[in-house]
Amino acid sequence: MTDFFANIPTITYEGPSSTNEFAFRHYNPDEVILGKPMAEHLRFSVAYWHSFAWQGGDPFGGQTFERPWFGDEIGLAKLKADVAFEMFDILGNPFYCFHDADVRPEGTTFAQSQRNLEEMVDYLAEKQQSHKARLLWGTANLFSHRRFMSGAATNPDPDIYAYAAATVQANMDATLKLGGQNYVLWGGREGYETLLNTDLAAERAHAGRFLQQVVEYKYKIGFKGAILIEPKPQEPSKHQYDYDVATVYGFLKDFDLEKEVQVNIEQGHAILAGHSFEHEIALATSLGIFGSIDMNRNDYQSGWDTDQFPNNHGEKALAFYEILRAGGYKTGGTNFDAKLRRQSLDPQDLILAHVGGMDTCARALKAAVALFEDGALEEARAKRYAGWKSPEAKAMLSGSLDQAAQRVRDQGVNPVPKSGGQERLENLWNRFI
Ligand code: XUL
Ligand code: CO
Repeated sequence: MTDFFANIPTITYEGPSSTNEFAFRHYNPDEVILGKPMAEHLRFSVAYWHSFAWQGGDPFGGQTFERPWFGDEIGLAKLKADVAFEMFDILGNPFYCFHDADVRPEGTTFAQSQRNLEEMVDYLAEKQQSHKARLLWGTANLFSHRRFMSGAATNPDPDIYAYAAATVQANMDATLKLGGQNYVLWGGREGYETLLNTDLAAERAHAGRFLQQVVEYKYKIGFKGAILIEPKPQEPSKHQYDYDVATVYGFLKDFDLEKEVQVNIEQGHAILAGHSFEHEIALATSLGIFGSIDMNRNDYQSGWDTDQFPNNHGEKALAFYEILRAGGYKTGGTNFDAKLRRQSLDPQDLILAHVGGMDTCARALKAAVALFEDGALEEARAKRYAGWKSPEAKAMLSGSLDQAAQRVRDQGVNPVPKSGGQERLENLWNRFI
């Protein structure tokens, strides 16, 4: 045991009227809703990078946090893992996620970095044996080190493609070894800063082939989890090739991967792409590629990816409603890709941030479930499209443009506009949040 979280109790459910800061008011893991425990609906995960690796820097200033595990030695990486699993025990989150760079010190050669990763994977495997948290997904950091400044799989230098391949291979092996349920690829530098020096067609082709190789490797090693792409339109790159769900789907179709790869959708990334979170989830579901979510929120003034903890359950309820309509998670979960503000220095801030985030999501889930069970919204939606149930309407879709048009000429079809009833449905929605 470390003393990092000394005097912080295990967080338990005390109900909505509790005034105890170190308690859940809404997240009651064992409460059964829609036939399964809340914990299984939400599948919470903690992001190693924000909570344990990030030092509090922003573009105008460096480290603000002081943590006893900051440094490049393997012993410190193990201390970091000790504290991480202590936090998972306190919160009771069933999952965590990491990049290689979050858990191991970088070596001076690839071989040394890989040895460090393997040593830490063994250490994490031991931790998993004596604690409850499991790996939701693993991923490779292909964006922080300067070697990746012009991209990984899309780098103009083929040696970097090779380095990216070696890195992803090592991370997929690590994910398999730890029983990870998914493997994520987020292409922070897979894009460009300026078209003036970019062969866009070549970069896109290389990214497609790389992803096919990742899928081939998944089968080679017998990894049973899902491969997920995490869309984001920009930042750090001016333009990223995995812009949003629609763009990713077009890319997957192009490379025959739409049955092999799903998406990990992040709230802040959806907003940056000019969409809502629920739009991205609904679209992914309709395309059959919904996988998992990165839960956070952006600040509405700053216009960049602030990765804050969610605190507005009404907003998140719309997202959870879409997840329910998708039939819930399969291998996915709710990963808090969220970080403290850089002035939140204390160990208890880390705990309280997650308590608030988990409660916000639980409350959102309950609202979404209540509306789902009420059924009025789905009834209204079904009624709006009821005309398409008629054989005449269906025939139009299997016939030609001529045949569809014929109904107007033969039957004198003269449509009467109907109300979309948006405000009525918004009022209905407000009754549940
Ligand atoms: C960056 C981001 C990443 C991915 C994993 O915006 O969301 O942390 O989730 O690489
Ligand atoms: Co993310």
